[in-house]
Amino acid sequence: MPELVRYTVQDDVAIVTIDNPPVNALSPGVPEGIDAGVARAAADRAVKAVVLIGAGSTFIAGADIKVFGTIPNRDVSVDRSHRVHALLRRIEDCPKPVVCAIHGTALGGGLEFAMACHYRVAVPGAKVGQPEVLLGIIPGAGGTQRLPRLCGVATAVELCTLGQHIGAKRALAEGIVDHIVEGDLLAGAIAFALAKAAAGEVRKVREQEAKIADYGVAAAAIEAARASLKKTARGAHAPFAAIDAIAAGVQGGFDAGSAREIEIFADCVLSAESRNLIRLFFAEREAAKVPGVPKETATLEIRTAAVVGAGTMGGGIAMNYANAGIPVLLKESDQAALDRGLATIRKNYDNSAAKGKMTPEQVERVMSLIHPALTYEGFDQVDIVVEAVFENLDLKKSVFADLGRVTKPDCILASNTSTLDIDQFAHSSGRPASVIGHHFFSPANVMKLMEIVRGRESSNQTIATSLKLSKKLNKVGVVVGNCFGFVANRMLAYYMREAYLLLEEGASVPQIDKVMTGFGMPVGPFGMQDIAGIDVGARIRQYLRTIGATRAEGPESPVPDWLYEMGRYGQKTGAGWYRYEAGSRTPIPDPLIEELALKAAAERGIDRQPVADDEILSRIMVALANEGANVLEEHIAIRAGDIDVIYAYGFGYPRHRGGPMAYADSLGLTQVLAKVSEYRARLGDHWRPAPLLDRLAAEGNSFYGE
Ligand code: T1G
Ligand code: NAD
Repeated sequence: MPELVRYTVQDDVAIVTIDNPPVNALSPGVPEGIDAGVARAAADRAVKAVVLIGAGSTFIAGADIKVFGTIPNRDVSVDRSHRVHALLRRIEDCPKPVVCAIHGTALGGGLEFAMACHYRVAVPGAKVGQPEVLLGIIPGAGGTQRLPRLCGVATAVELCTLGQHIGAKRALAEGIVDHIVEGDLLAGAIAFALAKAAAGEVRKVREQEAKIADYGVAAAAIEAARASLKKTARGAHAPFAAIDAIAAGVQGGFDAGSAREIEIFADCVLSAESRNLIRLFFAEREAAKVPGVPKETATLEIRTAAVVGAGTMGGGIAMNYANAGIPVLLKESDQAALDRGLATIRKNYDNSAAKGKMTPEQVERVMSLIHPALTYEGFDQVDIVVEAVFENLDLKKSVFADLGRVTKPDCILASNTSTLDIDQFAHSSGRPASVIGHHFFSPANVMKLMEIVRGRESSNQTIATSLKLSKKLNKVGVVVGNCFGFVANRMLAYYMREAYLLLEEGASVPQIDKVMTGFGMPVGPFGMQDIAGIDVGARIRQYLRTIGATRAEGPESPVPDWLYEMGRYGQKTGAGWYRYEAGSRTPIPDPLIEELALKAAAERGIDRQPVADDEILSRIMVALANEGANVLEEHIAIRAGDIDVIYAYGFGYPRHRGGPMAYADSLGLTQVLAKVSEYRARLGDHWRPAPLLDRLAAEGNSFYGE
C-alpha cells in the first residue's frame, strides 16, 4: 500500500505531504493520514509549526469523486460528513500554526482542508475553487462556512454557485490566500510558518466573523445571487443548495451552518442531478481514450497553423489558435472576404476587451498572431492547416489537392466540414494518413466542442495529435467516425425533424422552443437555427438532393426551405423562424410561420390540432436517443458517454440531465422503445426502433450499461 501521506520534519517544521497521484484526491486513507500527521506534529515537542503540501503537480483536487457512487444512503452520507467536519476541526485546533502550501489546484475538499489550516500560501500559478456544483453537489467539508468567513458572502456565493477556479492573485486579494510565494514553495511555506510560530499566531477561520458580520450586506448578496441564478441555472438545483448552506451559516452561526451543510450535501449527493454530472465528468475524461490509439502514441508538435476560409467559422478557428499563442495564417479567396473576416475577428476581441475579459495589450498580442493571406505562401512551414471554405464537395476536394501540394509531408490537414465525407478529401490530398476532421461548433471561438472525425486512413499519430491539440485550444475533443453529419449533426437532424413535423401537426414555434428551454436547453430548435443560419441547413439539403439523400429518414418539412427561398436566414437577415428588430437578438413570434405551417400541413393532408408539451418533449428526445443508438451500433460514436459529452459541449444540452443517452437511460430503455413503437404505429415507418435499442431493452440493459 503506497504511503498516501508522508510525515517529515525540516527546520523544526513538520511537513505533511499528500502523495496520491494523479491529483492528490482525498481518497480513503488521505484525510486520515493528514489527521495523524497534524496530531503527531502537535505532540512533537521539537516541532514549532506544520506545513501541509501536495506531492506531484498539484495540491488536493478535492474529494475522490469515485467514492460518491458508493454512498448507499443519506445516513451514511451524514455520518461520513460529520467525521470529516470533526477531522477538520482537529486540524484547526492544532496549537501550533498549520500552513497550507498550494501549487496546481486546491479544489473542493482540497480548498476546504486548506481553509481548516490557519494560513494558506500559494505559488503565483496556483488555482483555488469550490467546483462541487459542477458535480451536482455542494461543498461538504465546511466550505460553505469557512469560505465566506475568509472572503465575504458575495465572493463565496460566486465561487460556490459558478464553480470556477480563480488564480492565486485574486485569491490573495479576496483573503482566501495569505501570501504568494515566489520561488520554492516548500521553503517559502516553512519560512512563513516559522514566522507565525515565532509570533505565536494561530488563526482559526471558523472564528473569523468580520466578513460576515454585516447581515444586511450578506443577505443582499444572497438574494442577488438567487435572483440571477433563476435566469442561468436552467433547472439545476445544486447552485441554490449551496446558497442555502451559506445563508444558514450567516443566519445561525458556524455550527448551525455546518449542520445544515451536512444535511443539504446528503440530499445532493444522492440526487439524479449529481449522478448525471459525475457520470459526465468521467465521460469527458474517458472521451480522451480511443481504442486502438495507444496512450503512448507519438504526437506532432503544433507550433504554427493556417486556416483556409475566413468566414463565420474560419475566423473563430483562427482566434482559437491565436488565443493558444500559436501563429496562424488566415487565407481567403479575395481581399474583400479577407477584410470582412479580419474585421469580425477584431470586433469579437474588442467586445471581449469592452467586457473586461481582455486588456487592449492582450488584444493586440493575439491579433498580431493572425497573419492574413491571399496565397499559399508560407504554407510549407505550418504544422497544421484547417480548411473552412464553403460546404461544397468539389471546392473542398480542390483545396485539399492544393494543400497536399503546398504543405510539408507531416503537416496535418484538417477540415471543418459539418457533414461531408472526409475520405474524399483525404484522397484528393494524396496524404490520407494526415487528413482528419476538426469539426468546431458555432461560434467557433466560444463553443468548447471539437468533433475529431477519423477518416479510413487517418493515422494514430494524426488522431492523437488532434486530441492533444484540442486541449491546447481549450476545447473538448471527441473522436467520432466518418458518416454524414458525424455524431452531433447526424443526431441533430432527427431532433430538428421532429420539431418541424410537430409544427406542421399543430404546435407553434414559440411553444416548441419553450418546451425545450424549459427542459434546460440554452435555446430551442428554432431559436438555435436562427443563430446558426437557416441558409447553412438549406445548402446542405440542396447538396443532399443532388445525391438523392436526406438528412433524416421520414417526411421532410418544406417550411425551412420556404424560409430560405424568402431570404429569411435568421438573425443575420433580421428574420427566420422569428422576426428580430434591427440590432436586437430578441426573437419576436411571426404569424407568417403559422401560415406556412398550415400550408405545409395541408400539403401533407394533416389536420392541425393542439399538441401537448409532453408530446413535444418526448418526440424530440426519443428521436435523439433512437438515432444515438444507431450511431453507437455503427461505431460512429465509441461510447454513450461520448455522445453525451458532444451534446453537453456542442449544443449546451443541460448537464444536470446527463445528455441524450443518459436521459434515455433515466426513462428506461423499455419505455423509450415503447414510445418508438407507439410513434411508428401513429406516425409512420420512419420511426423504426434502432436495433441496439431493441436489444438493450430486451436485455433490460442501458446505453451506459452496454
Ligand atoms: N476524484 C477522483 N479522480 C479525479 C479527481 C477527483 N476529485 N480529479 C481528477 N481525477 C482523475 C480524472 O478522472 C483523471 O483520471 C485524472 O484524475 C486526471 O484528471 C468534500 C465533495 C484537477 C483540474 O471537482 O477539475 O471535493 O482519466 O484529466 O486536465 O466538499 O481533474 O486519467 O483515469 O481532469 O490536469 C471537487 C475535479 C470534488 C475537481 C486536473 N473537485 N478535477 O485537470 O486532469 S468534490 C473537483 C478537475 C469535493 C468536498 C467535495 C481536474 C483537475 P484518468 P484530468 P487535468
Ligand atoms: P462562410 O460562408 O461563412 O465562410 C466560407 C468562407 O470560405 C468565405 O469567406 C469564402 O470567401 C471562403 N472561401 C471560399 N473558397 C475559398 C478558397 N478557395 N480559399 C479560401 N477561402 C475560400 O461559411 P462557414 O459557415 O464559415 O462554413 C465554413 C465551413 O464550416 C463549411 O464546411 C461548414 O459546413 C462548416 N461549419 C459551419 C458551421 C456554422 O454554424 N456556420 C458550423 C460548423 C461547421
